[in-house]
Amino acid sequence: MSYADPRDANYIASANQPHASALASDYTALGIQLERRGIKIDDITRAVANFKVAIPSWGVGTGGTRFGRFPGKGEPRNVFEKLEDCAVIHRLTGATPTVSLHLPWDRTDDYKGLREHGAALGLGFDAMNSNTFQDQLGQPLSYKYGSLTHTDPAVRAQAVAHNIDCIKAGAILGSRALTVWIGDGANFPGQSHLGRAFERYLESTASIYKALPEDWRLFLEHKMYEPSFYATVIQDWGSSLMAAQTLGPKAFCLVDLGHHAPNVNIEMIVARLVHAQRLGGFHFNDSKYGDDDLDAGSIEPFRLFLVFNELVEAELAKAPNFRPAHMLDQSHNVTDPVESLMTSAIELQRAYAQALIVERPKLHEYRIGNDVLMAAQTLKRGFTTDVSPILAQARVSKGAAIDPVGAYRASGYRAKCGDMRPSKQSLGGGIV
Ligand code: LRH
Ligand code: MN
Repeated sequence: MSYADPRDANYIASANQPHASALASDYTALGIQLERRGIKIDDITRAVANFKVAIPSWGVGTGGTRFGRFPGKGEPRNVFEKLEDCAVIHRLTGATPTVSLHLPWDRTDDYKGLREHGAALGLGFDAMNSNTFQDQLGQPLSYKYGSLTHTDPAVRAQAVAHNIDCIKAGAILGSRALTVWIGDGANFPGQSHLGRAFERYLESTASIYKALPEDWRLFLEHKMYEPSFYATVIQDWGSSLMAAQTLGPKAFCLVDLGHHAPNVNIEMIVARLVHAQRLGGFHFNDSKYGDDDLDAGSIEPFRLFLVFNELVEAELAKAPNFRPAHMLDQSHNVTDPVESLMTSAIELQRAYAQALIVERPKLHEYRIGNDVLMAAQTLKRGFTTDVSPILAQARVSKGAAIDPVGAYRASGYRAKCGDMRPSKQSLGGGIV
């Protein structure tokens, strides 16, 4: 099989050729449709082209569950190879210029070299993620009963030190944020003092907060359950917001879409965090039951649209302190991770474009006049409009592919990785 470098501009231009005229006519037709609604299609395309989402480094390898992981061909074997796959995603979508690393999964002795490798691939580094939800080989104290909230101050100190190490590594890489998610909690009523566990969390995160460089942010990620199955210390947005407001102005709440009970109104949580000026960012994914980490927009695209509708409302209202960091956090158990991450980034752009084309003045009138049906219909019209030509045109404007998955498959990149990266047979479970 002949290979082509899917990052190569000429390759992308030739891959786009067969799609160009269809895109041109579809774009013109949609432009006329939107014109009738008083919307300039090029304004939307520009906004979509400026939309960026970070790739989770742990997402470019095949993911798994506790029951098993079935590695695919040409898995990246280290963080340097992960960046190469991330560069393919960015070149073909134009939407993912940064990578969010997870330590120690991505630990290296050469963060300066890693930064340069990233720069050479056209990539930067987004929020760092610490990990005190697993024990590492040779780690003095175990996190079995918790980390930042462990009853033993020595374990808390070990966890705080790890987070500070993540900040130091991130500072070399050019990152500007640290995301802290901990699995700390209890499996049985009585196992932990719910109030004191939260106080220990505040004490430990205050030490991490103190170590933040001036222009950094701290993202607190809440999660309803797993690995704790009765009570999680930072279980919901309320606990996260209380902690952020206690810690200081550099602390914000990060919303992972999969960390809520089914049917929770996540767009409402987003609206409240915008009001509190504490919306730090997102881990986008989708789910039907638990923290399934499925591809964004694959299960509940309307819910994703409603989240972006709140973000567009905040953007238009010039909400203070509103600078959400967008990241994907997914586990690709049965698809090619590169394909899933490309399509997921595009589904976020789709939800954003759909929210941008909502006829807001009309919607406002219907709301003020309590014309409930027309208000709901006017909002939904954004969601039911096929904005695919805008998304493809935005990609073309960034030198990316009209059909990223088609271009990727035709390049033979995965097969080439299969030859270049002999797989190490690692069966068993776990998300990475
Ligand atoms: C926890 C989580 C967190 C990451 C991990 C990989 O469920 O969403 O953001 O650290 O997944
Ligand atoms: Mn997450």
